[in-house]
Amino acid sequence: MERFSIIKGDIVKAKTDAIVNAANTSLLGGGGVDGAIHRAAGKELLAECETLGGCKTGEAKITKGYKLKAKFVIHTPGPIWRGGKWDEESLLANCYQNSLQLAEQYDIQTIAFPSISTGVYRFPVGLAAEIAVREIMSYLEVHPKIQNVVMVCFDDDTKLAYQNALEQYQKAHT
Ligand code: AR6
Repeated sequence: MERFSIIKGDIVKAKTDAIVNAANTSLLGGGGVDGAIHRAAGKELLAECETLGGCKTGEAKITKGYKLKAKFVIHTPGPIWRGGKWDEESLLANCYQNSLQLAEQYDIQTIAFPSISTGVYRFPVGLAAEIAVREIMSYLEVHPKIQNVVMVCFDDDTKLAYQNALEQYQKAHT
């Protein structure tokens, strides 16, 4: 499906209407992609995040994008991988579903995701990619308003995992 693509790159440079931040539940910044987004957006982003009262794992909250090219940032804390028996898979699926739903509420047509939870939070990338691809593709199939979703992978191994997951999804759905 052409409405979903997988690229290698830095999400802070994305020109989509919104970018998604792999945040933590405080929403007050951190390392990884979260740190990069806050650095690029400027201090006003943190100031707005401070008004939000945090966010539960798997849920999503929206702010403006400030100095970013993207007009909005959707912040979603992914689950910390603790072996797989603590609802990690469904919590990760919730991150994608809730981010896409919030995007639609704000008339966002193009959105970029990072590989949520597969860095500091150690979610196995193959499984994370399978979940992300399934949630994004099935959402797009029934929600025509979102025109384009881009998965922005930071390294080759991550990109390959998402490409493999997309191939498997397409095989199973043709
Ligand atoms: N653009 C795209 N992807 C990136 C970028 C970037 N600029 N920088 C890193 N990644 P992580 P998590 C990739 O650790 O696992 C933070 O401290 C990275 O290579 O950013 O959800 C938060 O505050 C990996 O593939 O997020 C939380 O405390 C992916 O983004 C915690 O980390 C996710 O890695 C969240 O951990």
